[in-house]
Parts: sequence; structure tokens; C-alpha cells
Amino acid sequence: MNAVHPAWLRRVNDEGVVLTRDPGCGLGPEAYTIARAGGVTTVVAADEAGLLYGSFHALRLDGDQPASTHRPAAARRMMQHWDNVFVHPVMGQVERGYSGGSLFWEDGALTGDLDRVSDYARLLASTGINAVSVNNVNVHAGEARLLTDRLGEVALLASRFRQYHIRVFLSVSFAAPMTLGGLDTADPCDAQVRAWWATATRRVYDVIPDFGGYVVKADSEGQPGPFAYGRTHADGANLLAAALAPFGGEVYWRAFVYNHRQDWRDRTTDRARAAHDHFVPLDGQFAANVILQVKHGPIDFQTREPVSPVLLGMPATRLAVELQATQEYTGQQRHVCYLPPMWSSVLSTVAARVEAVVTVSNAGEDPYWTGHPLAQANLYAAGRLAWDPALDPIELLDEWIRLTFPAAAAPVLHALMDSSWSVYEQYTAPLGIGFMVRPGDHYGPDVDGYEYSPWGTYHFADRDGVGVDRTVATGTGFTGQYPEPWRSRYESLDTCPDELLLFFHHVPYTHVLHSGRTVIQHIYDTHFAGAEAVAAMVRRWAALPPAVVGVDLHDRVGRRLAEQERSSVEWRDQINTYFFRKSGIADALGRRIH
Ligand code: GCW
Repeated sequence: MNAVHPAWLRRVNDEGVVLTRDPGCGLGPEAYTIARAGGVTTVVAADEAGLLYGSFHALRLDGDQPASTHRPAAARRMMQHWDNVFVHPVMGQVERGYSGGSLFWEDGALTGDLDRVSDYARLLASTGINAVSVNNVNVHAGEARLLTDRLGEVALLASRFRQYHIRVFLSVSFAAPMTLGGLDTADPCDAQVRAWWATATRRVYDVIPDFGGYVVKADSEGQPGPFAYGRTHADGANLLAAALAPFGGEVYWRAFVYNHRQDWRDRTTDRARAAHDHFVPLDGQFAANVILQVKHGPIDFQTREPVSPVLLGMPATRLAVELQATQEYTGQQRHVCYLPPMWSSVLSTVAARVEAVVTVSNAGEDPYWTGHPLAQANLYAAGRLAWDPALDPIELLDEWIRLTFPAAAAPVLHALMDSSWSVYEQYTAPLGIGFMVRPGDHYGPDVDGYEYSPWGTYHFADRDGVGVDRTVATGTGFTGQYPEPWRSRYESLDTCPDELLLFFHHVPYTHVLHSGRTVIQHIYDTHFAGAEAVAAMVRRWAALPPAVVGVDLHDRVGRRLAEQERSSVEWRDQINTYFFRKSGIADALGRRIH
């Protein structure tokens, strides 16, 4: 047992847990053994982090349990914040943030409420998270200075996270040697540039000895990168890796690189291909402390995407999978959308290939942390799945409900949340086609909003059919980026799963799905069913006595459900009407389409 109890230990220890730190116990870093007998819980670990995670596990135990040992599947389990220091004129304090302002920054300054940062650190640690990045990957001019003259503020945040074994990372701008250092280049092969990064990084470690490293979005959506100098992304990442290596730091280099100025008339360019085209040829060229951070799908956090082929195609590169808890495309924390069923299916494919799980956080200064109180389940489960990707998502939800609400609320919460991702999918863009959201804020339906835009996200609906032909035989060849068995499965109409059909194929509206329904009838049926399911959720919630969950929370959820209901009807009607007008094919059940 530690002679000096850190803050977390005192607080967790109220539960009467016996903690033993035994460096000789044979358990690896962060691992612990836990048992409960006669109401007494014992936790044994080789290091303090293991005791921390074991203590939180103790809070989840229900009754006596034989000894069991737990260790994290992924060594690095990170929350990334898209928080701006200065309020951005378009994106606000938090880019794609739906939970009020930032936990860390307020209108140009460090938050005055560092105790809330400690609470957040404790919350994250309770789920198993051990790393956090504290600023947006889109690094604007003011935010770039966190690396240099505003480092003291980062150090204050780090002092709070450190208590819970969470390392702090910074998003940095690739152009920093120019914008901050006054050099006339940021070329990764330039000696002065290398020296600038080495010095800047040494200064960071002088102030924050356990600093985690850098997160970098380069050559992506306007962010600067190595392409400007004719260099590769391996050159770029290795530049920062060299600066961090002496201190044990790591670079999280994002693979989200694509042409966002595409001509919509050009049917040969396929945004889904971009990350694989750019990065797979570089496999084996990244330094040992570079982790390539790959969005879980090939496009951009849509409600349904296949797993990114980059995660299946770089055996000689350290990989992180990137998930999005902030519900940018999944209802913006106004809709209930419990995402772990999607995440689990991704992780079942990639968990053995990645050594880090990164999640874009959905937390902010909102008293419920996540705007929609039920969106907290996504935050909780993101950490738990990073620790153990084999956990069943619905059992995990049950765990969160048990830890958060009285038992009487559980049936209603399960009714609202268990299938909420599927319900959201039913009333929004069909069969894996994605987008169809309002450009800019990405909320609500706009079927053609992106159809003639430069963003590379098209559905190609005409009077005969819909979908993107990404086959090798007749399309963009994207399916050829997959190894077997995925390549053949997605290439063939016979084996392509219904839910991804329009992601991979352009088909007539009369094409018959494996389900036996035509594409057009599937669109009508799912959109009526989805909106009806939301109406049922509204009724279920209204029937729950507010006192069971607390009047304020009941009211907050009730108001968000009302918006979800309104929005689901709007989605239903716009999608159904759009496809009825394009195809001229009536609903077999004669329901009202406008
Ligand atoms: O989905 C897009 C978002 C951007 C985001 C970008 C990214 C941080 O619309 O807001 O920028 O992805 O992941 O870099």
C-alpha cells in the first residue's frame, strides 16, 4: 500500500477496498487482480495505475467474486478533444461540440475551473482512459502557441490529469517552425526545421516531464503538411518523432488525408480510396514512435461504413483506430444514439491490429457532461471498449445504467438505447450511402446538400437508381484495397451486406436485397419504422415518473427526445419524398409520401 494516498485513492478507497501494490506480483503495467470475499474487496497490482483501475473495478462489483486478472488490450487509450482556445467564428469553442463550451478553454484563456478538469480526469480514468489531447486537430494561429509561450497552461492541465495516470498530448501545426519560429520553411528535411522541433520539444519536456506527444492533422482540409515540400507523410511524421524520441514521446499522425477540392463531375476520384492510396505505400517507413491514427471507416464517421482498409493493410506500421463519440453525424447529442454496437463491430475486426484506440470526446462544460445525458454512455463505453474490445455493448450499457441510475429506470433506458443506433440509421441516409446531411453543421436532412460540392461525398441518385460503384470490375476500384475475404465480399452483389450496399454499388431502385425487399421499398419501410420507433421512445420516456431519474434530467432528456421526434419525421419525409419523386415508384403499402 502506498504511504501517501493520491487524491483518487482517498476518494475511491471510501468503498473499503484493500489495495496492495506488489512490484513482484508478475502483473504487467496497468494490470490488476481483483477479488471479493465476505464483502471485502482486494486489489493487487504491480504499479499504481493498476491499483487505480482495480479500484474503479471495485465500484462495479456486485457481490462476492473469485479472483480475476485484468489487463488492457490497447496500451494507449486516448480521448481527443477538438477544443479551441479562442472561440472560432464558425466552429465555436469546440469544433463539433454539442455539450456547451470546452472543459479546458474559455474565450482565449485557460478555464478557471481546474477542479472540473480533475473531475473529468477521474471520470475518464474510471473507464480506463490513459491519454488525452487538449486542443483541436485543426490548429488555428492562437492555439498553435500552446506549444511555446502558452505551455504553462498545458502544464496546469497536465498536473490535474497526472493524478489519474492520464498523459497529456497536444495537437500541433506542421507549419509551427514558420508561424511560431519565424523560419521560411517547415520542410521536414531541412536542418533548421529539425532543430526547431527538437528545441521546442525539449522545452515541453522541461515543463511537463511525462508529456505524451503530438497529434497531427497534416495536408488535410487545409492544414499544412509535408506535401508542400514534395515530402511524404513518413518524412513529416518522422520529423516530429525524432524530436520526441529522446523523451519517450509519441506522434499520433492522422491518416485522414484526401482531396477536399474535388470536382463533382469527376467520377474517377473516390474519397474512400484516399487514405489507403496515400499511406499503404509508406508501410514500414514510419519511425518506431509514430502511430498512424486511422478513422474507423474510409470516409468520415458516417452512421454506417465498412472498416477502413488502411487498418487491414499496414502490418509494419503501429496503428490507432479513431472513433467519434461526439455525435457529429449521429444526431449531435440531440438524438439518442448509443454507438458501441457500431464500435464493437469495428473492433472485432481491427482490435488485434491496433495498439491504440482514440476517441473524439463528446464532453464539455455542460453539467451532464455530454449535453444529452444519455450520450454519457458513449463516453463511458469508449473507454471500456478501448480497455477490452470484447465486451458486449449491451452488457456495457447495462453496466453504465446500473452505475448511474436506480434499478427502476433500467427497463426504460434499455428500451430507448439498446437499438438506438439502428433506429437512427433507419430514418437517415439508407443502406450505407452516408451524408445527405445539411452542409456545414451536418445536422438534419439535405439529400443533395453535398451532391454537387467539392467534398467527395456523393450518392449519384438518378431516376433509375442510387449508390456509388466502388467495384474493381466497373467502378472506382476501392474494393480492391481490401484483402480477402473483404475484397470479394464487397465486390459481389451476391455477398455485399445489405446495410453497405449503396456504399459499394450503384443499383436500380428495383434491386432486390437479401432481405427480399426492393431497395425503394426498403427505403420507405425503414423510414416509416424509424420515425415510429422514435415516437415510441418519446412515449416510454413520458411514462417514466420523473422522480425516478430526477426531475431536471427527466426534463432535459424529454426535451431532446421531442427534437429527435421532430427531426426523425423531417428525415423520413425528405428521404421518402426525394426517392419517390426520383423513381416514380409508389410505396407498396400506400402510406403518405409527399
Ligand atoms: O468530419 C470532419 C469534421 C471536421 C473535422 C474533421 C477531422 C476536426 O467535419 O470538423 O475537423 O472531420 O476529423 O479532421
